[in-house]
Amino acid sequence: MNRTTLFALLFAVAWPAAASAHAMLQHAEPSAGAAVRASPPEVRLEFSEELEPSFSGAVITDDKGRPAAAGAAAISGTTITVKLNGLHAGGYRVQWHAVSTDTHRTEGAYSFTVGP
Ligand SMILES: [Cu+2]
Repeated sequence: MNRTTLFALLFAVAWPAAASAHAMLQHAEPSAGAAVRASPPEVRLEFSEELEPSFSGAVITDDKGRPAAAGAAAISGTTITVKLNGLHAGGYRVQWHAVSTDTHRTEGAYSFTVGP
């Protein structure tokens, strides 16, 4: 077994255990890549773990990088909710960061589109 194979094997064994305690994004509304017809009232992100509210959040921006949220993200339990201003047609980006109660940080981003 060469070194690369060994590393890949160790990674495959170690990763699920390590990842299970982190807050992973499990469900998003609107979802990644979604094309919605009308402005959604909010973006809702559900995670696999309880979140630390002070260290978790999400930012929504339009295709020019301008903020699209109506206020700060609200964090409750495993969910981040961001109320939206009425969104115009166009592309939007959701950037989230989450710290689970085991203090591990995860982050990610995705886009969705609001149709005309
Ligand atoms: Cu963790």
